[in-house]
Amino acid sequence: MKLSRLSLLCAGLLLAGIAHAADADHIHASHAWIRVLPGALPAGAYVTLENDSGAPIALRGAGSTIYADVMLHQSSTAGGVSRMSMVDSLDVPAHGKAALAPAGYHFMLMQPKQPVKPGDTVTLTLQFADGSTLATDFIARPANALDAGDTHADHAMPGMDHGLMSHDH
Ligand SMILES: [Cu+2]
Repeated sequence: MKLSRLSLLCAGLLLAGIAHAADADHIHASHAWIRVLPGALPAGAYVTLENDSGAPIALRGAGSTIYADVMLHQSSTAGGVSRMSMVDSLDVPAHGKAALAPAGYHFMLMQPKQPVKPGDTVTLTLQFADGSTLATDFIARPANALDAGDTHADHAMPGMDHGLMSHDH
């Protein structure tokens, strides 16, 4: 487990041309998935992070060898209008969890260098404020998916479709 995670990390670092980053030992990632939208629409990436250390750890962003541009965003709804904004970081509390999930925090993935389709696995290297990184495999899911698909069946939820919101960047 440790070895395969390390080798994934090394491969990602080699491809990205970055050296000397430490593995984020106290962060565990689960339910990592990407919602793939048709055409050139940006994809949202979601993951649950657990911090088993006694101090908060801030997620700053992620890197990818597939997507040229990855940003940390937060969706919010005010007065029935959905919008999203860029955020600098997301704290994973000490001995706690933080979730990137539809209608909340997400990575916005843009400019894929190759087509990504449902069923594909995409590795994102999560980057934390202390300089540590965590290579995490994200499973690509179709546009109507609501979660990673590993716990319960999808069900319809109208109204909060990320893909229908405009991105002016
Ligand atoms: Cu977004």
